[in-house]
Amino acid sequence: MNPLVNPTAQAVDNVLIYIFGFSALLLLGITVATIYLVVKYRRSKYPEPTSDSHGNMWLEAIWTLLPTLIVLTMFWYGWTNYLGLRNVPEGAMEVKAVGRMWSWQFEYGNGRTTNKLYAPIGKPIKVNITAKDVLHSFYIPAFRIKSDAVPGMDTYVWFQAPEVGSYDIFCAEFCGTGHADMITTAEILSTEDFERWYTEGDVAATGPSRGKQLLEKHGCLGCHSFDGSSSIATTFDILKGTKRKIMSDGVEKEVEVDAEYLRRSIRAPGADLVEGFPPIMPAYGDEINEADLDEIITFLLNGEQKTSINGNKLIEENGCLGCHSTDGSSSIGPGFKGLGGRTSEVKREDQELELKVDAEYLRRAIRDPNHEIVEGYPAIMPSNDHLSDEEIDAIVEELLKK
Ligand code: HEC
Ligand code: HEC
Ligand SMILES: [Cu+2]
Repeated sequence: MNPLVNPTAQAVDNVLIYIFGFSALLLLGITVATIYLVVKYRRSKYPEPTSDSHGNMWLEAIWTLLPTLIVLTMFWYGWTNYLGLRNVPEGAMEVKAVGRMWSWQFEYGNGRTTNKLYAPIGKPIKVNITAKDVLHSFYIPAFRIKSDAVPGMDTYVWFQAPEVGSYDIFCAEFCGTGHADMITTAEILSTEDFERWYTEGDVAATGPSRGKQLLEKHGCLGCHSFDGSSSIATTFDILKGTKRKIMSDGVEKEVEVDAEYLRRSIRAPGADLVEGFPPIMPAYGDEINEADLDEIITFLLNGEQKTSINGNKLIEENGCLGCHSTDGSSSIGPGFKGLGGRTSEVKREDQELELKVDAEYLRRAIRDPNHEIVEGYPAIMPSNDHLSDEEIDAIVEELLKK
């Protein structure tokens, strides 16, 4: 199949041009004829009618048959091209699209879910559409495809992207407060890139943690935000350690934000209603399993987890290797190799000590390097005030392994 065509867009454009072309031609012809006759037979020149024809069989037959034929060709042309939009080519890749307030979710054959629609170039893609809550409409202008997304009903569209790139996807059915933000993209990748993405995933070490991914996956961020940018629901960043004013069974209460409260807020949002917000949050049952829910709750309570911090990367990025070696060779500072099992002879305020290298010692050595100076080395190690406790812990963990 020729990868450079955009078949659905061509089908729609051809019919549009055909119908618009005929309409423009007729409009022009009728307007020109009218003006010509008005000027030619104006009253000052012909005060009396010049003819009183009472019918002409041929003329009437032609102006009845010709427009009928034109309209029928329009129908035929539109119908065959419409069939092209409905008949999905064989071998199309299927992706499921779910519309919900107020984001799209895409699900692939291997169970992967994303917020953007990833697809390979030049291959027919069938998008099976449905909705979770209210009417939405799946619309990709570049491919001229649009279909309602209806709860409890399956609809579909198909397309074949002619070029690698990013194509807008909109919701074309007013579905509430966040409707205008229900925007995402179809990311068209080269066949190799798509294959890699599909089989290996693109979750880089620096990407969002799993907790955050789950929030995206389940569409929580369609209503909630992290920075107060959404007025539809609470921003997540203020939740931790606060007290919330809620209505529980018609009674006003103040509750502590803890795992228990968050679990209830997600499983049964109707039970405790946060003041000042409408009761529109859907209840999340089976679609979030217990493990994922725990992950979400931990994330909401603690933010990004330190497991997502890569100690080795920090060691590299912070220039530690400019002064420390990892292969046992000598350098400006003590080598990192075997550090975990060593004892260090250090000087602390004129005292000479022999200290076992453990996590506690390493943390001190990095935080406050000039407090204890390793014997035989100059006191030139810079302090690392910009590193957070979690980052230092990640570095220490790595150093103990070396
Ligand atoms: C359709 C919009 C919508 C979606 C989608 C949504 N929420 Fe909500 N959420 C709300 C609204 C509105 C409230 C406040 C009213 C209430 O308590 O139900 C709320 C309240 C909450 C609360 C309590 C917040 C507080 O201020 O104490 C938590 C926690 C929460 N949502 C988590 C989630 C999680 C996790 C998801 C995804 C699994 C999610 N929400 C999806 C609209 C939404
Ligand atoms: C400008 C050179 C320099 C840089 C950059 C540097 N260090 Fe050091 N470091 C030293 C020197 C010199 C010593 C030994 C003297 C002392 O204890 O201050 C040392 C000591 C240490 C020790 C104690 C080692 C022992 O044998 O007891 C640790 C642990 C350490 N550095 C970790 C780090 C880490 C982690 C980084 C990066 C965040 C770093 N250093 C960056 C020069 C440096
Ligand atoms: Cu919508």
